[in-house]
Amino acid sequence: MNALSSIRSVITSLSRKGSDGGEDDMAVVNRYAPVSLQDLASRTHYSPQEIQLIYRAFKNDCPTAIIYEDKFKELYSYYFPLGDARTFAGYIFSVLDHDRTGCINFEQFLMAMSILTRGELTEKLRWIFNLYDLNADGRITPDELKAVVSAVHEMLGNHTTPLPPSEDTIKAQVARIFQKMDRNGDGVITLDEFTKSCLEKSKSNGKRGFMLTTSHGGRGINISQTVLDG
Ligand SMILES: [Ca+2]
Ligand SMILES: [Ca+2]
Repeated sequence: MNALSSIRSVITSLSRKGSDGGEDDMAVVNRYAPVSLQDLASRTHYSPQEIQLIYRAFKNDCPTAIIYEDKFKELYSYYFPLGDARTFAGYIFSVLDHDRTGCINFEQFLMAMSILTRGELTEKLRWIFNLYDLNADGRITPDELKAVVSAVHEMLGNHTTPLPPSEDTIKAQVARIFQKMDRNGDGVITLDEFTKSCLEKSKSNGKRGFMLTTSHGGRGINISQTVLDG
């Protein structure tokens, strides 16, 4: 599996299970969620009926209706048995847990799923930007980018062929990305620069999404495309 398509896989895998229950889901949602189905539907790309189904599956995996970081990392590691996915999973978790409570509730889970599966292109790009902006200050620094790229390689593991890139190779990759995306050359990538570069590239090569590609022996890890495709 491609490194980044895993984000969506892990998230949606939770929603595919246990959709055959006969319970009154509206009652279940109302009992556990702080907001109404209508409210959630108005803020996502899902209908109230779809939200009921997703909630039923979510509850099946997470009876308490919240996911803690350890559980999330465990789910993620399942997809990458050859590497160590914990660091990368931690970065993803931080985007989901945007209010930094240490756990993800159903609403946060649903919002991310909605963006990643049905969101507008700019919505998806903002989500990806947040993934790289580790300290959430609105700017991606070379160190942040390097940390995320390294975590992706760590997740893929040392059993890949060819072997994971060296520290120097990763640094060179980061420098190349900054050359393309840091449009005003101030040493950081803003959301505006990020979005513009992605959309521009997307137009020029006819593909939806591009960016932050790190080539690894011909096997590219195309950060946004894997999220944007499909
Ligand atoms: Ca930052
Ligand atoms: Ca800049």
